[in-house]
Amino acid sequence: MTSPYPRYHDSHTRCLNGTWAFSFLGDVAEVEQFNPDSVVCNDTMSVPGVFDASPRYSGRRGVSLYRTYAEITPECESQLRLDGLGLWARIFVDGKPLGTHQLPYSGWHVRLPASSQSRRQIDILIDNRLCPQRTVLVEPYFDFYLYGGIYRGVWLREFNGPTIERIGVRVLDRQRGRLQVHVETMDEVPHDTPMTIGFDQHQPMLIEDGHWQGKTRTFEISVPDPRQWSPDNPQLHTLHAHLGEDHFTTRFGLRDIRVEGAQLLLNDEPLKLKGICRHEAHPQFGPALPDAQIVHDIQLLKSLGCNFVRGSHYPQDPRFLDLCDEHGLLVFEESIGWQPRVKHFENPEFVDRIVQQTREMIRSSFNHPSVILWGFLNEADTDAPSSRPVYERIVKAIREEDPTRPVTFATCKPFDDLNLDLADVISVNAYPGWYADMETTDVRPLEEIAPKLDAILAHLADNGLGDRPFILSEVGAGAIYGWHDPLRNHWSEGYQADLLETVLHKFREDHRITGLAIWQFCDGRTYANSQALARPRSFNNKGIFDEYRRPKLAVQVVAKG
Ligand code: ADA
Repeated sequence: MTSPYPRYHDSHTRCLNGTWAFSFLGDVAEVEQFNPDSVVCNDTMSVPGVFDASPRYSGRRGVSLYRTYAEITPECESQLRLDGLGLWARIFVDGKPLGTHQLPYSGWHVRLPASSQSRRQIDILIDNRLCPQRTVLVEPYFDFYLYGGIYRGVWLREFNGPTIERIGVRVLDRQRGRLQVHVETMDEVPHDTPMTIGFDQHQPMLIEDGHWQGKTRTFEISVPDPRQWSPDNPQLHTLHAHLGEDHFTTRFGLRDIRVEGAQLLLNDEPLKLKGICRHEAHPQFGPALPDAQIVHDIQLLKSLGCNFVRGSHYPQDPRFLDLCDEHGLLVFEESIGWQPRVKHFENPEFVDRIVQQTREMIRSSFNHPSVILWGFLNEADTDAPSSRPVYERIVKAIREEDPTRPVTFATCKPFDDLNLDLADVISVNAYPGWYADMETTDVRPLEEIAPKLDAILAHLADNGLGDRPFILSEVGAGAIYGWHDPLRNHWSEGYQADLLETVLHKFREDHRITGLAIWQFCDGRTYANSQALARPRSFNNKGIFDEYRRPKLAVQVVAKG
């Protein structure tokens, strides 16, 4: 599996992906108190991988244990880096609990204490049961399947003296290649530790600016031979930092993104974003997609003529973002959420966790030039006054972490939303022609699409929001793969294609619409209770590809439009 950026080049970092020992423990009571040391693992599981997409455990909910052994230099501290997992996890090293993870899809960095032993036992307890206290960010009603397992790569990094934890690269002047670089280390660094920074193939420079302040150092520097990054010419730069023995590489692109009136400008040029919403999903792998599948998805996105992806509805796999950087796809990244309600806004635990996940997402994705928008809490009850302080708090946190990118959130309540003034870009999810006017007798209510979108845009303008960029962040129709109905009615590939053709026409012609993110890239598994009566097969069938990426008729329409 490819190692995403940042990359560590010292010989003390290794990938722990592979086959781990595994045991499905089922319904463990008081999982916080459970010590897995005595568990005998009688099975194996792939890492990355989700156990509940595997044939033996498909659909099972409960506690499971993933176990591996790692050789670590005796008396050496180390760090385990997991790029994403869910739904709830606890880590034990040599039987000792070291931390708990409650942010599905987020990365997790856990520090392992030194030991005199070289062979260390790593146990990760994963719980995929939905529990209001422990899995506060997710709910059983979500319209995407909530899997249990280790979704993304696992890396082990031994410390050998001063060690870099993170480098944030902020572009100050894209034409001159002027940067502000912010270095964070694991521990305080002795003042006399030399640090060099090199770009691409150029000679490293000794850094004399900025001083270590505890574990951080911030300074300005210029990239030699600066090259601009854009979707048409996605040129990237690498930054190599050497701190003592530590060698850390990150990658970035020289580009600006800003809002001016109703336009979204990339490198001073107005953007028209043609895109699609994508879940990290596959029936056999759940969200733990193999490299090959991610590469195939990028190829398919490019073949649609898209320049934009909405990473719905959670922080994205860093491998996907690396590829978006390389292929010039612009990304709307958002922290997790699916129709949060008043009970969530009133729950301080929920609010703290979503703020934490949003901050961590920004810190992790900061250097990706492809990411141009930060979002959060898809389709919340934003007509409720209790949403306001929560939205204010999240937006403030986003601006503190990153003052350079516009903030947005996808609302499905454009007529009643109390928080739209907080957004730099207005993103609206709307399904005219699908969740159509219930009074309509029209069997193919395509005629309502343009007027409904006009009504939304007019309402925004009347409420002083017409001078902000507008993204139609979801729109679509369900189609069952292979259902070619001569009547081209609901659920047929033909109806989906016709609906999207109508939407694409409106998008092309209406200068007020800056961006479009069709719902959705491919079909994906969803809930399986009686609500699934609106979700044939227990899949959300609004993909323009099916879950195996087989194209429906709409693919040609989208590629053309
Ligand atoms: C919502 C939601 C999506 C999906 C979609 C649908 O807009 O944001 O995740 O559930 O509806 O298919 O109805």
